[in-house]
Amino acid sequence: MLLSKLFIPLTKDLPSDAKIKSHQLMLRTGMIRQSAAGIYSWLPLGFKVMKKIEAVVREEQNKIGAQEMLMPTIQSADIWKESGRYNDYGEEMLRIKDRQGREMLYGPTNEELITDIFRSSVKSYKSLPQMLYHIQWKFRDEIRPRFGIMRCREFYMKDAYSFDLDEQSAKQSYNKMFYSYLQTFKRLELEAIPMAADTGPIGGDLSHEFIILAETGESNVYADKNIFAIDPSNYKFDDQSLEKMRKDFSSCYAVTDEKFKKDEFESNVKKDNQIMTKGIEVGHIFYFGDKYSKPLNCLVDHPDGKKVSVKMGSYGIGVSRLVGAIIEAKFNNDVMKWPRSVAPFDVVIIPSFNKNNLNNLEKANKIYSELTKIKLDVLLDDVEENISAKFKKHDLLGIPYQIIIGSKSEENKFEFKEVGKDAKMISLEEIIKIIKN
Ligand code: 5CA
Repeated sequence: MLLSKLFIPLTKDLPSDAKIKSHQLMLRTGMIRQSAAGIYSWLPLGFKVMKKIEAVVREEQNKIGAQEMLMPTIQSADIWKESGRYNDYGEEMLRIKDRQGREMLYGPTNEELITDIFRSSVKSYKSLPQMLYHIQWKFRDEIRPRFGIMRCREFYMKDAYSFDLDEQSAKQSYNKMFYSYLQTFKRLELEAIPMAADTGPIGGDLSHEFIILAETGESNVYADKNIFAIDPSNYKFDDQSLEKMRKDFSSCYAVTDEKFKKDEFESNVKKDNQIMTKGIEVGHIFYFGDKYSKPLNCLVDHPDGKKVSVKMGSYGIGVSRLVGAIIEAKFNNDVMKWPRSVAPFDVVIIPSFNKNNLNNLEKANKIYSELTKIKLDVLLDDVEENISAKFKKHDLLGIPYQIIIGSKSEENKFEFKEVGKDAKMISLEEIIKIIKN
């Protein structure tokens, strides 16, 4: 892609409510545009990053056997009345009437709808366990939408739902998701800590939030720093090992505000190990047994002949919030570096040129066609502009690798830089090897 052709409305003027770096960077690089309070359009650069995050989330869900489907954004109020949440959800739910006067709503989450689908299709324990997920827009009429897409009203979420015959098997599903979340965040180069959490309007008695540490986070975090020493790669993907993994994490003190008790923290965690900071919730998982299956009458035949309510859990990842969370974690000293797994381009070529001397642009064009031939996703900065302005712009765009074609370039060697590291003069073959590695 040529930068001159990319729809990327860079802006310098920021609105006064853009207080945190992710919101500022996303506006400055034209990733998003606000269309109403807490509602955003995703422009090509932002959309591309979000879609790449979505792909990582999807792959990790598929790996643990969850199956993708798609439920609508608009739901009927009837099923929410059956579960009792229609009133409980309060003002946060956007209620709509269709032309026949039927009560509808824009889904803030999907426990009721998935339970409704399940009860009409599954009748026997033989079809269990099941894990289903979708990646879909949600709407919550937050009182105070803020921080751009971090706490907004319309957001993109991966929500998964598990169905099991009994509590023991349901907790095994919970542990698989727990593991999958750690793998997902690792691929996004984020250090996410699972923390014991309150269940809020979703309900249930077992819940973890996955929090990444960031000073601009909305949650206060209190943790034992030993939790960072637990390495998920030391556990195998079997029920026993995953149970041990969850228990090892849970035995380390790590909570957010709602669960925090000062005396408990001080008596459980040695002074030197106490971490008190802020964090961003990027995922939240729940086990709630028959909270929805019972009122919605979602029953299956048990092997011993009885009918029992299925035991359920739900598992969310804030896909759109993750775009902002990654920026909060990776944008430092005015320089952004996207993790390779989600970077908007693999590499950018930055030639220094002007209309009287197009040599470097020609060289850049040749490299561009070599790299696109081998299916790399390349951005070529073909805009005539002085080189320091170009560097400033690329500091914000955050493409992890740069090939700089300027006075230093030799016949077969180019200045190559991984953002955050020193530049080196190397051949195109070596550059390709590094990028493809
Ligand atoms: N039904 C459950 C699990 S599927 C659920 O809805 N959980 S949740 O309320 O915790 O949301 C899941 C994730 O969505 C959160 O961890 C957060 O990352 C993201 N999220 C929630 N509210 C917002 C919001 N207003 N703006 C952006 N992302 C949000």
